Amino acid sequence: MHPSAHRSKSPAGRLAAAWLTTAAAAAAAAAAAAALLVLAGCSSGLNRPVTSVDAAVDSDGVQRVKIRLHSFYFEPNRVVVRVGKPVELELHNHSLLIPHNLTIAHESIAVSKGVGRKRTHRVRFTPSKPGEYPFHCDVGSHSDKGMTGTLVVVP
Ligand SMILES: [Cu+2]
Repeated sequence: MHPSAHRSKSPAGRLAAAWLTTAAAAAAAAAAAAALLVLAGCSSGLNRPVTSVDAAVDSDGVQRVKIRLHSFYFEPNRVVVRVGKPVELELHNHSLLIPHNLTIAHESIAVSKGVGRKRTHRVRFTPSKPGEYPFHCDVGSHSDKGMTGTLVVVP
């Protein structure tokens, strides 16, 4: 190649080259941000399908259910239990970075249990009235992002 080939670039060509570099950097930054989101386990919980579980009654009479807390949804997000028997929810927060919580705010069931990153906590209560009780995560705006569910108490 002739040495002058390097010097023959027009100002427009140099501009285009500079723009391409900027665009490449922006694309790389976007990819890094996306990778971080995936690492953090952040995905919208909106419009997720309903995943329902029927609690089994253990030999000691306790209805145990495992609920996984993700950013930003519960899995399962619908839990069916019998009235009048103790319920034990095992809450496991799968997020590496984000603390979560499960809250039921109702006159007959009042639960609010925070779960730190990668932690597991249990909470117990006995439902006294059949009905549908919404639950949500009360951290930040997580419930707006879809971190909600329903506890269904059947006779
Ligand atoms: Cu949360």
